[in-house]
Amino acid sequence: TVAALALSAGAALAEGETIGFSQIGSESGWRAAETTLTRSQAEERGYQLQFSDAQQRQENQIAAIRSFVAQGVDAILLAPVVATGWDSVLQEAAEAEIPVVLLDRQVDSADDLYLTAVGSDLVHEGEVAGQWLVDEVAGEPCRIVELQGTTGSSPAIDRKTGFENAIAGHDNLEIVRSQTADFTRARGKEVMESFLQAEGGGADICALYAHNDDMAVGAIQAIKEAGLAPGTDILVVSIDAVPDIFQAIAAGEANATVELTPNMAGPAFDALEAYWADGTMPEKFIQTESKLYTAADDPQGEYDRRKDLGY
Ligand code: GYE
Repeated sequence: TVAALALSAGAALAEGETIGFSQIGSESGWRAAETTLTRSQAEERGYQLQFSDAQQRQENQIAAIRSFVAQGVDAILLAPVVATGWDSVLQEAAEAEIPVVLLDRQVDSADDLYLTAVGSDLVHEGEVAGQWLVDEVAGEPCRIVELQGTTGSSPAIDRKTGFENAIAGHDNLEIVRSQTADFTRARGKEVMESFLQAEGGGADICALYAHNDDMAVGAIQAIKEAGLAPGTDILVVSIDAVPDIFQAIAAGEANATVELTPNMAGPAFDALEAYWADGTMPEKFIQTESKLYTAADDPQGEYDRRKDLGY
């Protein structure tokens, strides 16, 4: 059978475990860094990594997982583009007794359909961003525009909720416009342009909240082209802590970011190794940290440090 052929081919290629990785795509700098670090973690541990880029499409991810199951890989890493629609394919992996570890985004499926999930508390990230803005404006009125991540993805849903939690009860803060820009720089710029236009040029916009740094970087460009100063005329707060946002913070064009580590594979592989060794079941959620950075936190140094890490 095709499965048996693929299996023997895989066995001949590598001595170590074979891992299938269904990655979302390359929408952001953070995503690219996660891919790089997953590859290097796999190499360090002597795994054979089968990488599949889904180009943002869930159907491509489902096809990749089915092919990993057919090949009989030892484990599957899945960064799920959206939260719903995973039950059947996760069931198929479970029936084949292939452990699945979710990376960075969550699914709505029952948690016995995967081994564990590595990620941040996405609601908390939004709360940290919102609390920064609450403190920064110190009671002054503030009209906010929001750039959302990919519609239906857990970070877009949860980062919106978290931010709204933080500003709730502070009547001086109000989200006046909110739209998806798909976590990309190009869409971030376009949607920010439309916000500025709809807001009569943008003089009354006090702050931008973007669900990731890439959208913020695109929006910063739009704000500059509209003749306003990002970072002062319009405050900018976002999430990820990628090198480019530290450059913007160092230049005074962005104000704050919440860090998301791109090294999700390290904890994922640790959990898999314990599981393979003696069946140790990990916690269902392995949580990474969410730290706030501003201009006070040596943005140039943070930029350099990330470049050294391989971002
Ligand atoms: O913040 C963003 C990305 O899934 C939490 O996906 C992740 C997000 C990350 O492309 O930049």
